[in-house]
Amino acid sequence: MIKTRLCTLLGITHPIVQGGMAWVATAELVAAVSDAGGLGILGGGNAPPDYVRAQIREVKRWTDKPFGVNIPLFSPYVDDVVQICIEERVKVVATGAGNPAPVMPPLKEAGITVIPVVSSVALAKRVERMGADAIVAEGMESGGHIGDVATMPLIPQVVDAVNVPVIAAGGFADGRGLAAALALGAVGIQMGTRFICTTECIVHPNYKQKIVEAGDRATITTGHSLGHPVRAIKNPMTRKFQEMEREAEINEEELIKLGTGKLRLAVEEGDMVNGSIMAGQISGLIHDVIPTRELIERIVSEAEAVLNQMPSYIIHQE
Ligand code: TUI
Repeated sequence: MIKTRLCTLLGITHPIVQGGMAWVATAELVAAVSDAGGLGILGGGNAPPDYVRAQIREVKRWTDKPFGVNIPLFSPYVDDVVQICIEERVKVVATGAGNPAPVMPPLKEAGITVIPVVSSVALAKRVERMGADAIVAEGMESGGHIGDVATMPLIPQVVDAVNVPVIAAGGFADGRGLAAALALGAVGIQMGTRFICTTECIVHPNYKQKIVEAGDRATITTGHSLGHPVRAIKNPMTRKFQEMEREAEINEEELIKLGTGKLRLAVEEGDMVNGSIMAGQISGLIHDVIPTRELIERIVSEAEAVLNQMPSYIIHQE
């Protein structure tokens, strides 16, 4: 067993959090992760409030363990989803893709544990002052919408800048990664891409297969010209996006049109040509699709083995 401050804060068994991926992290995956002793987080995405409420109730039907809801701050339904989380007595809310200042007061007042996802030291400090209970620091190795600092330099800098527990994200998929995150001063890891390749995750089998087949250089980032870089597996859709971004006159409207709805297309239809297959650089390390419980147990026992090995590297000299 590996116990950290995160386990105490959230009432979970293992210091492993599942990223709240839009369209991907549905009740099935969230319940499986929480039931196995991690923290599952529902991907609110920009789904309508009624759908989010129904998903919360589904998770509660499957497990009585703690779970969270992710609220991306670009969602048009942010305020409604905040209200639903309060009404449904959700224990944990994670925010992403923006500054959580507007949602912090109502969530904190309701006694909800708030864990913003940040990609810089500056925002980590700001959210701590706002009352964040913990912080996910996400490196640019992650899939989806990302910042511009890599995990290895980001984690220790955030750990040094704040007092609240820091969860490391971006590039984690196994026990070696968990051990490394603890060495950097984090209290646990958040994984997204690795949890896509589980039997409980509802994404189209084509999506899982793309990740399993991916190598270390399989992903690319697009959207820099729009100020919203997104990492996804290279395919005809990302190539088209790249070509349009390289043009002298960038047509922002056309780019936005090209990107909109494409994650859902990949997740639901399995369209690997026109869809956006958001995934992290760690895709190259993922070789199988296995049950969530088995995955979590494998990661924890591997991390234990790695940590037990560490003292043997220290040679004590007289
Ligand atoms: O949110 C994510 N990753 C995401 S959201 C998403 S949905 C999407 N769908 C289609 C196109 C684009 C996105 C896919 N992946 N991760 C959490 C995260 N948040 N990473 C970085 C940030 C972040 C960035 C800037 C958090 C705060 C922030 O603040 C800027 C500010 O306002 O100060």
